[in-house]
Amino acid sequence: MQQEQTFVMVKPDGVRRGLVGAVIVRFEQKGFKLAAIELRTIDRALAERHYGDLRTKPFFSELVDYLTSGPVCAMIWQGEHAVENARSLIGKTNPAEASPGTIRGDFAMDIAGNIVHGSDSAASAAREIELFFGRHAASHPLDLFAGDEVS
Ligand code: DAT
Ligand code: MG
Repeated sequence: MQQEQTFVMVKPDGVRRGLVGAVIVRFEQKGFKLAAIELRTIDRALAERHYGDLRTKPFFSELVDYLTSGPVCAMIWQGEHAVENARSLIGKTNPAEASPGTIRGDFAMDIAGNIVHGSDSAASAAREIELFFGRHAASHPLDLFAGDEVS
């Protein structure tokens, strides 16, 4: 079974609303394995790098304000086709268009406060995992089932 990792983050409104547990439950129920988790408040430089591809968008500075407005819960989730499976659990960017049953469909109403981030490709996942958890975390999926530790 080919293991892949993806980067998922409960954004500040999700943490404020006490939805970290609900997000984790959905990933665990789907079959993902949690490979790393950290609650932290990020600075503007990291938020700007994370959303670097949106730098020219009119909402960019508001997005960075929002992402730095309180703690986020950064996570690495692992499993088969992790990137694609995570995006389908999370739902469409605009919660008004996200299907019920998805995280955004069930827990959010506003695009600017859509609760959770998930990497959009394997390349984005590798980049975002390295940004938040460092180079070593990005280098290889853990053998979680055998209980191996990172050395
Ligand atoms: P996604 O988070 O589904 O990958 P994205 O990468 O296009 O979507 O955008 C990143 C975040 O930026 C998104 O989760 C919420 C915010 N955003 C996107 N489009 C927006 C818009 N039109 N107005 C306000 N915020 C927006
Ligand atoms: Mg995106």
